[in-house]
Amino acid sequence: MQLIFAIVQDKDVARLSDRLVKAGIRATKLPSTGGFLRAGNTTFMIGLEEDKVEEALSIIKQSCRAREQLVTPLSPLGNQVESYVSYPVSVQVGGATVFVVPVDRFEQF
Ligand code: 2BA
Repeated sequence: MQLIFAIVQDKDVARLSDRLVKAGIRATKLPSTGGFLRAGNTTFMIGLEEDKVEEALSIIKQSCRAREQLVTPLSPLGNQVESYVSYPVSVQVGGATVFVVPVDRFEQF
């Protein structure tokens, strides 16, 4: 068994959930927060057999889009330095950040 962790943007969650359900792939959604943008995103935990992994990855790939997001970098000295003006910069977020890890043991009681 394998476990997929997929971090996706909130805008892609409904589409991805629907497609996973249609494919008979079970998932758990966890609210999460990106360390860089400090904005909300969603982490899917998907436990599945080895032969379903590629199908799940393909669904994730088709369901999640890359988007530009504006972020204002923080001054290293905080907001007390008035002579330091920071401008928003654009970063590309997503489609999805995915980790696939082996599961040593799976039980349901
Ligand atoms: P965030 O950490 O909020 O990052 C959002 C986007 O900001 C990233 O998009 C990337 O384009 C940019 N970014 C992140 N760290 C950066 C840095 N140190 N310098 C410049 N730009 C930076 P994605 O790469 O698509 O990542 C989307 C979200 O996936 C991340 O949100 C984070 O929640 C998660 N993630 C990405 N890589 C990860 C990793 N290696 N481990 C755990 N979570 C990860």
